[in-house]
Order: sequence, then C-alpha cells, then structure tokens
Amino acid sequence: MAIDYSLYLVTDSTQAILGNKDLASVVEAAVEGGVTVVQYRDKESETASLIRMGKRLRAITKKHKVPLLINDHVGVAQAVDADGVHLGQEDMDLGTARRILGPDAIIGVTANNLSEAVVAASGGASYLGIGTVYATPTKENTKSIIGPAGVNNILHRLSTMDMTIPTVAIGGLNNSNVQRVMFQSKSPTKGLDGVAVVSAIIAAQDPKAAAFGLRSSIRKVPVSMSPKSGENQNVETLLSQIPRIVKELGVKSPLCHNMTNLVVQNFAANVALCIGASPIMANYGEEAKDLAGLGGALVVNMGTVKPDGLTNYIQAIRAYNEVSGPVLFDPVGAGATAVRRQSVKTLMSNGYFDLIKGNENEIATVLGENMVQQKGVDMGASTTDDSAKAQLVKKLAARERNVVLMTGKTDYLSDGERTYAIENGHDHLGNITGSGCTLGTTIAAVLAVHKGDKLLAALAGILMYEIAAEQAGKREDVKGPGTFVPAFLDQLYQIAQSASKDDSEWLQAAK
Ligand code: 3NM
Ligand code: MG
Repeated sequence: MAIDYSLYLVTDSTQAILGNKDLASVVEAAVEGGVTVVQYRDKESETASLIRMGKRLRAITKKHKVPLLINDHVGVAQAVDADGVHLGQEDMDLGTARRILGPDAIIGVTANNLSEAVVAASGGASYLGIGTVYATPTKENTKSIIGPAGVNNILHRLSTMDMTIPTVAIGGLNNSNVQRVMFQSKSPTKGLDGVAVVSAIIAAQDPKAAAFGLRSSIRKVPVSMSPKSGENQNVETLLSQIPRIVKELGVKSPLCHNMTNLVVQNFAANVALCIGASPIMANYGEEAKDLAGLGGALVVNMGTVKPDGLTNYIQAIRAYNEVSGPVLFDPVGAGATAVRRQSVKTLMSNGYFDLIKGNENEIATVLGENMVQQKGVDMGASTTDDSAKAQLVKKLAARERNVVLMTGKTDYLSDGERTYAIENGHDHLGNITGSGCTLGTTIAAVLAVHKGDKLLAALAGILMYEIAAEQAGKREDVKGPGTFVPAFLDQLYQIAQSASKDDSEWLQAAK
C-alpha cells in the first residue's frame, strides 16, 4: 500500500507542548485537518498508559484511514495493533524490529546524516525521518542542525545510489517555512515526500486549522522560488530588457531596506537615492514585519556581527520570506572568523535568500568549500581560475535555488543554469569602502521592481552600477578615490535619469 507521507504528525504529551489538552482530541482534530500519518511519541509515560492512549489513537486513525506508528516501543505497537514503529538511532535496531513486526509493518528510521540514511535505506526501512532541519525546543539535544542544504545533500546522494525510499524532514518546521524547506531541499532527482511536525500542530490553539494550513502550504511551491530556467538565454535578449527595468526603478521607487554595517550606511543610502529607490537603514528586526509589507527588498549585510545581530536578521528574513519579498544576502567576511562561519550557517538555515553576493572567498565559504583562512573582509589574491569560479557560483546557485553573484575583477553571475561573466567596473571601486555592499543595495532595489527573472534583475543592477563607475573613472575631474566617490554617485544618478527619458546609450558599454 502506498502511504501518503505529506503531513506527518509526531505527538508530544509534555505540558510545554500539549498543555492541558487531551492528546486524542488533538490528534483527531489534526487528522480531520489533513494529517496523513500519525506517530505516537511519548518519552515519559509507563507502558500501561502508552497502551491505553495507543488504543485510543488506533481507533481514531483507523476511522480516518491514516497509518499509526509508535515511537520506539515495538511491544506497544503490537499491543495496540499499530501499523508500525519509528526508530531513533538509539532505539531497537531495524533488523530486529523487522523480524518481530514482519515484512508488512511500516518501520521508519531517523537519519541525521548520509551514512545513517544509507544504512537504514539498505537495511529495509520503510521511510526516513531526516533532521534536525532547524533548531527546535521540542527536541533539545539533537545531534546536529542540518538545514535544507543538509537535507538536500542527503536526498541527492540517495538518488545517485538509486535509493528511492520515501523521506520526511523534521525539526522546527511550521507553516512559515515548510514550502521553502520542501523547495530548497529538493535535488534535481529526489524531493521530500513530506514534512514531520510536532509543535506546529500539537501546540497550536486550533490543531485542525494548523494541519489544514500546513497541508495547503505543502501542496504549493511559492512562485518567487521557482527557478526561471531556459528563458532569455541569449545575452542580447537579456540586455534589451534592461532599460525598461531601470526605468521602472524610478517609477516605482521601491523601498530598499538595508540591515548593513556601520561603515556603509550613509553611502548605501546615497546610492539608493541616486538610482531612484527609497532607502531605509533599519537593523532592528521588530520593524521588519511592517517594512516587508511595503513591497520593497531587504539587504542582509553581515559586515558587523554582534551577539544580538542574528536574531534581528532572522526576524527580518522571515518577514520578507513570508510575503515573498526579495532578500539579498551579503556574507561579508564569511570566512574570517568562526563566529562568521557559524552565522552564515545559521542564517542560511533560517530563511531563503533570493540572491547571495560575495567575493570569491565568501562564496566559497557559503558553499562550504573554502580551504583558505580569510584575513580581513577584503579579498586576498585569487587562487582559482575563471572556469573554477564560474563553477563555484553555478554550484551554489543550483544548490540554493537562487541567484549567486561573485564579485571581482570579473564578476560571475548564475542562477544554476545560466552563468555569465561581466567585465565592467573600475579599479577605484576597489579603492573605496562599501562598493561591494552598495552594489548589493542596488541589486536589491532592482529585485524589488523586477520579480520575474531574478538573474536579469541582478544583471541590470550590476551593469548600471559598474558602468557608472567606468564613466566616473574616465572623468577629468576624478583624480583618485576621493574625487571618484562623488563622480560615481553623479554618474549613477545620470544613468537612472537617462533611463527615465528612454535613453539607454549607457548600456552600450556592457561587456
Ligand atoms: N525528532 P518540532 S526533531 C521528534 O531531528 C523530533 O530527529 C527530531 O519538533 C530529529 O516540529 C524532533 O516541534 C522534534 O520542531 C520536532
Ligand atoms: Mg527514539
């Protein structure tokens, strides 16, 4: 019998999660709301009471034709005539449980990493519970937090080994992240069959409504996360759309919400104003919900990390993710310290970034392939050749299902399918502070007005920014980095203005 794993409920009887509610009533409501599998998990009760509750849950799940599994206790599963068990890595081994329960029993296994997944799949498990996706108070001493990227890695490797076992993800999943997790964890050949939740349903005021909401979310992948593929492959076609997009910036004047470092706040605000966007520098996460509702974009620039910083970032990222507002991540100095490396992981596991931009070192760190210790936030000498850089960018974009920009003398831009090298820019951009950060501000503003093709939006932002720098660098009044800054702002302003007058001559300089 094929089992629908799409919304898998794991129960909890603790006061902290169930409260004073009756578990059986909560489960019945949840099943009515759309839960497709129930696992009775109770880490505290004695056998007699496990069997008593197990029988009540059996009656309810039977009535609604939903499978019932028992966590850990094979004997209880037999006693209540459950459909099977779920085994953690410290529980009875899979082979023994299979021998006791027989070939038809559903036996699921928790897998925290690839080797646990492979052992369980080849040992005859019926499905895998993969986690912990996000840190959760429901299960505190979990082995490791793997994020959607970790789930993706396991799914990808299972599919290369032709293991077709069903999988659900678990840990910190709720209605605000299930779509993203299902989408981001999907490998080209294998996706999750569902998500497992505890508190999102058991602790909910209205478990039926919570289950219904989750079930609807799981069924649809948000449009803004769908990769735009195969379109506009031709560079000429891409470039021809840019003047219209730049013009839209001036017309719509999108909010550009920057959570950025102390050094560039002023410069970022000036750049945003020059291109026609409406800047706000707001580093306090509480404000993000209101700001996200205004239709703009968010820049998360990790240039100044502080103990409370991550909470603010996460609050803001979630607020924008919820309304499908674009979020740009600038992992400044990602490889420089252990704190920053961990911050990158935490942020990546807490939200979806439409675009990640960084220098070679930062992008390699985000990808998890950085072998060199970064010295400061500036980029040292490059060790990689051009095609390796392009590969790095493409690989990260494909994994995260977003757009990735690696800045440098040549910039590399990819959405995982299309990868472009951009040769525009000026040396003085490397001689002033905040040029990378404010490129992020520029791209975010464009992402806010052009939502269809994120790669095209990014290209428009990069070209207007870097061509403005070239124009400024050629001016006679520019004698060095000091005079370059005002000239650059002027040229950026000129480009935005000329687009509003349907003049796109500036774009001739694109290369
Ligand atoms: N197992 P919530 S995480 C029961 O990682 C359980 O194996 C996990 O609870 C694992 O949905 C977890 O409330 C708790 O975050 C999930
Ligand atoms: Mg267990």
